[in-house]
Amino acid sequence: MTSASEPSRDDADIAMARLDALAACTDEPGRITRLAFSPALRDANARVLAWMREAGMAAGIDAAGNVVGRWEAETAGASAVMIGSHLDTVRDGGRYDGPLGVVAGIAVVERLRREGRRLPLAVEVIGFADEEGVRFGGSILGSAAVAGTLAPDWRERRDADGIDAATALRSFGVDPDGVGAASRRRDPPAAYLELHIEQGPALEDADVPLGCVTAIAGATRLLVTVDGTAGHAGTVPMRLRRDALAAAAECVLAVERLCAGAEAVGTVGHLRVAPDAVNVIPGRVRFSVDIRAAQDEVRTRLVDAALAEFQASARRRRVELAWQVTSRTETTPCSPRLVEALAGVLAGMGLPAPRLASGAGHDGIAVSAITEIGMLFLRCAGGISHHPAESVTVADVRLGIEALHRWSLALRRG
Ligand code: HGY
Ligand code: MN
Ligand code: MN
Ligand code: MN
Repeated sequence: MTSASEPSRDDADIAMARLDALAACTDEPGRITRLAFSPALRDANARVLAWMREAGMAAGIDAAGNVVGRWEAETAGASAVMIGSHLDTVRDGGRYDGPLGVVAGIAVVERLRREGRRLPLAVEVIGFADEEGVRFGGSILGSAAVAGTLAPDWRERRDADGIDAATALRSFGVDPDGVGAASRRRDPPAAYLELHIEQGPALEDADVPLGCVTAIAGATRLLVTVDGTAGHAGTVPMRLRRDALAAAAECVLAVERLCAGAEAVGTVGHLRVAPDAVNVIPGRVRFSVDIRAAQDEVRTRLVDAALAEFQASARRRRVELAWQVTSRTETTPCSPRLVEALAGVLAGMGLPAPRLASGAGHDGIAVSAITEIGMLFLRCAGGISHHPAESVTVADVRLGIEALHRWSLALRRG
């Protein structure tokens, strides 16, 4: 009970407090780093599980390490809609990218419970375990397991410390041989809805709190290894060197140049040098490439062009080049029916309903394989994301929860 002097804390205040609590679930003190199947993610899952159960949901960890809760329909066992997002983060990330969509889903169920309301459909809330793909290079692993579309090689993917995904899952308390049981292909949700920060400046520039996402850009991620010859920095003449980092540097600049000249974005966000010593010529470099475009054919053409330039550089410098595609997603449209339904909800709230595409990837890409997907974007300051300065206002979160709640009340069977 709050005292008369204290304003009552509403869903949005509680959601913000929960997002702060999840921000403390990190493997790197002083910053937010909660990678797939890490101790920090186990801690976050436990908190979310407790909030789901306190909200009256049947909740648990599924066979892929996702945390799932269910608010039963008026008829037990009815089909469900799924509201959610991811609980893992990038390294040194923000506190809203992902968890916002999970705590907002819980807030909707808490409202339904306070109203004593059961809907024609059940409401499932899910926190996906590995959307960012920072640890193993892929992305949307948790949601791909739910969609039944896991890449065959997901188990072999290794993190920077050489730990493979299957071993990581096992240490997380989930049997990697049982991941298939997370698939919802046979009983798919009737729809999937994600509230997510925009991670861009459009809503703030338009001074609008929420927007309806029309499509999610596809992305191709590569992991590239360049092998040269390590050697003494003081004695090997420049003309005899096979410097792996100098070759990789040419590749990084090629990605930037090719994408800058197209309707695309290209990033080398991860790079490791071996043996990584000031007085040793780099013998091996491993780096990531992330190329995205609204048009799949533009992205494919740029990936091919980048690889051709990498190979030309390798030949010129007499180094070996190897690469693997660690993730490839196609540009995925949101369901026009859901876009219009969400636009109607915003109009009913007296809000503008801008439509916008997402340059960021999301779990909806995977879930679109089994049901129609919708996304609501929420304004974030300066469009900043994947950065500790990521921030939203409680007023916008209040509107986001209200929109999800109104959407859920409009649900009809069939
Ligand atoms: O990388 C992305 O676009 C998303 O944040 N996982
Ligand atoms: Mn995200
Ligand atoms: Mn992200
Ligand atoms: Mn997402």
